[in-house]
Amino acid sequence: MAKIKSLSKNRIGVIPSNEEILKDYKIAMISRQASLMGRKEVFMGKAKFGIFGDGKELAQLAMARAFQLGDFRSGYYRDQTFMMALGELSVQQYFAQLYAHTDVEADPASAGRLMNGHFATRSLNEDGSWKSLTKKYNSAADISPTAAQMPKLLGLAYASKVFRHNKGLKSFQDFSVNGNEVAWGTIGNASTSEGLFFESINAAGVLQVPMVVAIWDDGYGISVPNKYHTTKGDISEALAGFERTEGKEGYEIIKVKGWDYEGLLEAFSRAGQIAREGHVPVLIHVVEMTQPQGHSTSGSHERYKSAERLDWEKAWDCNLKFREYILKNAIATADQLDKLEAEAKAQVKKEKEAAWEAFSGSIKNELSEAVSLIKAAAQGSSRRVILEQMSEELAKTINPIRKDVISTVRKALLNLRFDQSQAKEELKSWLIRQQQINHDRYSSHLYSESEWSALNVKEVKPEFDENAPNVDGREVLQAFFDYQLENDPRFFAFGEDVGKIGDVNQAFAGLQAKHGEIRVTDTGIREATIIGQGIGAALRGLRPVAEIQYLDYLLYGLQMLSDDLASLQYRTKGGQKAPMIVRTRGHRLEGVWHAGSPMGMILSALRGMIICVPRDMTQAAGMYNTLLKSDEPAMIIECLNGYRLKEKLPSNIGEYTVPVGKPEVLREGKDLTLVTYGSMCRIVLDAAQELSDIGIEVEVIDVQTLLPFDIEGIIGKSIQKTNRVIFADEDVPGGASAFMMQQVIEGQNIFPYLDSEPLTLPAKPHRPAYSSDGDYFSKPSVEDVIEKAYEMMHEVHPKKFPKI
Ligand SMILES: Cc1ncc(C[n+]2csc(CCOP(=O)(O)OP(=O)(O)O)c2C)c(N)n1
Ligand SMILES: [Mg+2]
Repeated sequence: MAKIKSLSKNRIGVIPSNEEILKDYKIAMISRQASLMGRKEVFMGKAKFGIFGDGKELAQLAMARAFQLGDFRSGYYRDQTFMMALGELSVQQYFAQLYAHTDVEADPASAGRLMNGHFATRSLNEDGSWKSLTKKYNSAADISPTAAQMPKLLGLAYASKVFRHNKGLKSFQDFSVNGNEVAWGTIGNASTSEGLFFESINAAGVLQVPMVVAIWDDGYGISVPNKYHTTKGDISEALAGFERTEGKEGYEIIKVKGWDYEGLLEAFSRAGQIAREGHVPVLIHVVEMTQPQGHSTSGSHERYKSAERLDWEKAWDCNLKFREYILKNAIATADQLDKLEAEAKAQVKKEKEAAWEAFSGSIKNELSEAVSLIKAAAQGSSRRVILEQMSEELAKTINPIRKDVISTVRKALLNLRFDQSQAKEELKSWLIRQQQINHDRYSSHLYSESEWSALNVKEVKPEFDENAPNVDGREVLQAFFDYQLENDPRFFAFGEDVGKIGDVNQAFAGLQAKHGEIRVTDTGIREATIIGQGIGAALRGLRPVAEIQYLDYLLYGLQMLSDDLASLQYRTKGGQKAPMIVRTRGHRLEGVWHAGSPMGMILSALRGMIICVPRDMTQAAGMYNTLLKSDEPAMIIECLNGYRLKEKLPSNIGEYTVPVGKPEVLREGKDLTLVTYGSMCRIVLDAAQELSDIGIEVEVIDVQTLLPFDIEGIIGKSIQKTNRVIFADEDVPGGASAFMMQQVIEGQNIFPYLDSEPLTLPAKPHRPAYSSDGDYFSKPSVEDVIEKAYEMMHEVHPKKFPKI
């Protein structure tokens, strides 16, 4: 059983000076006032939603004292006190986020894109280059799903292990100093029920990484008490088996009370030391925390907490206990503390007002510009009365938001549709300009906007010696990975069976023996934290390739990719990046869980990532090279059935690249265009050959990357020539084939060129049945392609191509 350790012997060393204690007290007061006033702002209608860190102040002050330069936090919405104590969050910034101020200076964490309580520091300069992370305090960018901070936390801690054990990284001092950095996690008691928590805890225990997890236990998860969440109602008791013992590695587990200032200081200081020096993970269970204002602005806790519980929470409020501690130890007088509290309150009020002024000021300017432009356009318009009414109503709006302004202008322009005036043109161009600014405010940075955008990587074509050897596809990859391991110490690969045997298809065969275990590494079976391990490591400047053994098992990791990685640059407006590559393999092989091609699912979930679908390993190796020269997160889906197929080994491995967003015409033809990717390329090429024999010339195009998709309009140009198109793949009907069709028909304005109805040729809606016959009857076959294309040509020339 995890026990409360006897701490008293060590306390002396960690207790700060009286002056420092009073500094902590003031931050606790400031943070509390921010919570109290923040809630009022929501109820006054100045912000939409609020969630605050009241009742959790003291533990965060202790954590901040143990936190060092270069360390990383990955936590959740209660951590405002910690961020303030580090000097990484001003009260004004706190309120700017609450109001959704879309300025990076005002809200450096998310530029108004995330609701309040989502903390982040900026790892990147404005141009997307890295800052020196070891010279600053770092917080990974928070996300809302409970426990989803855990997989990335594992990766942040794992990076320290990589930096400590990979000697080639010694010179990367801006990212790590000998792997001395600790990754500090925070999580609510109820969120520990999530699978992501247990998977991360287990993995960190196995890996022995410097990860400190602090559980803020206030007894509830919204309205649900601990007895419904946790075995024995106590997470540190439930996790006691993870505790390290004589001769067996594991966790240091500490339990401490959330109102005990000295106990907390000692706990966090000891945890930091154990993790930093010995790379031992530590769990700190902080119990008896409170929630003075309830969970969030969405409801009141009187609905589910008993009168006794509410009384207890008042009496054991950590800030109150802190005050009692200070008075009892004669660190300050009651008058002095009252004065500090009054100062704190005044400061929060002032900064809150400044935040509101800055937030509403910019909108007010836009509003008054719009009002006068509409008024001007109203003059001489047949709709004058309505337009003047519109502008007057807009001018009178209380606490206007941007939507009020823009929607009024758009409605005004609708009313002005028959007018022709200079003033109308001015209103129109004002709107266009505002929409451009609003695009930057609300829609920028889905992808990298730096000079390392994958779109900027120059194409270098593969070269082949005259007598280039014919090798198994996997050997082309192996040659590339070997080259990369040799030439970039930041590059490493890990996943199930990746290490000793060099992955199940042997693209890393022999490379662990050659380059060491820290570069080519086996992991447990745990897809969500394999992804998290990669995200965290990439956030710290490393270049991980995280392997998901089969595409069908991506679902376990998809949440982390979608919620965290794909949204990272967007939700920080370019403040953080994690250029990791997910390596996986899919499309046709055998059966329901080894032949999937759920590309539509991936395309919908992973906007923000680059999705590569190479047809063979030569293309795949070139794509890896492109992506490793860029700073974007990506996924490469290799063809499961392609590792043993023969390919010519290029002579310029490591140099040649494959551009993203650029389809390749694999076969020219004049009659119809067939667009596909991945394993279907071979099927379609075989079909095209047979079709040619019967007089139909098909132009076959491999899209190569689904995101980005054909940015030069190569497919459109082909359709302008053939006037007919079929989109074929192995996904379900309406999946990626429908995506490709939308991109081409809508995105490339191809409708006027079509002489036949555009078609898709996907797989069946069910998962592929087992074995070769299962494949034949589930996925598009050569005959399916031939018949589909033939039917299209039959409609055009029924005489030349009679019905089969
Ligand atoms: C995956 C997921 N499910 C549900 C929610 C909604 N939700 C937000 S906070 C919360 C309770 C979390 O409680 P706890 O972990 O104890 O943290 P506390 O708020 O008490 O500090 C829930 C259910 C969510 N954000 N994510
Ligand atoms: Mg809780």
